[in-house]
Amino acid sequence: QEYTAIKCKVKQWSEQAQRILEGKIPADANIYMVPATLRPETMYGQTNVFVSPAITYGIFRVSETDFFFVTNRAARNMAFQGIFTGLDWGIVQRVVELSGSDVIGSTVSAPLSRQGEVYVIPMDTISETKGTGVVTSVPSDSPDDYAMTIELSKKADFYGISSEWVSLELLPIIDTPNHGNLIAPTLVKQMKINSPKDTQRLAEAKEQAYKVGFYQGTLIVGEFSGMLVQDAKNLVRQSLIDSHDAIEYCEPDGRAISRSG
Ligand code: ZZB
Repeated sequence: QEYTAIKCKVKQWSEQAQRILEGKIPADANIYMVPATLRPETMYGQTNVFVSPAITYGIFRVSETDFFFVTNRAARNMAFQGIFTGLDWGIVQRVVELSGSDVIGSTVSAPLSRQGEVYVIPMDTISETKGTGVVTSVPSDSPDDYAMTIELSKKADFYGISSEWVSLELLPIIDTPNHGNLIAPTLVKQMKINSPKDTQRLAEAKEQAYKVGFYQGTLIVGEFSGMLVQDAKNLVRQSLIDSHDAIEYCEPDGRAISRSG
């Protein structure tokens, strides 16, 4: 699987994370949360970053000055892809371990997004064995993200967050002939999905959103506005990589990797 890993630079740590990191990382270090996405063309619509409160993450050394916040598993994969400099092939250097719950309420940069800076909020359904365990929220085009956003905004207290952290600003970024320019809310409402726990219908909605977005979508924001998603996808990706806002991140398919950890 070939992902685009977006470098979302930490702007402000939550208080809990600050306490844990105290003295462990140089004050002038660049630390990035690194969501892995299959849809780089949707980065214009990022509104939040999700982590799982139940997953243990680490902050890993990338270079003298840079560090990534990802799962242990993702860091191990990255170590085989030349992403970490100054270390031997396959070697990771974890500076500190953190739970997803420690970093909720932090803010990070969101490259290409209109908001620029977004809050880190919780998502229970993140899989530890996929991507980096960090997910960028695009509620306009991802049914999972839309469902979770609504859930969190309704039940902020239950999730132990401030409702102000949840961005309800839906930005139309891709237009489609039959599903309008906010496909995720459209499908979630059509399919009567009421909760992020409705995983079966969310999986169907996701599959449909992928297909319609890719085959019929037209980008309506940004440098490549007016182009078909099919044509613009790799251009947006390359542009993010060229500006050092993203890197390529791959993982082997299937079970071999998840079995080993
Ligand atoms: C931004 C985005 C915008 C995404 C969109 C999707 C969509 P898949 O399809 O199952 O292979 N994701 C990434 N890592 C994880 C994880 N560990 N656990 C749960 N979800 C994860 O999953 C790839 C997509 O699922 C990624 O692409 C990411 O969300 C999320 F408009 O990034 B995506 C119709 C989907 N639209």
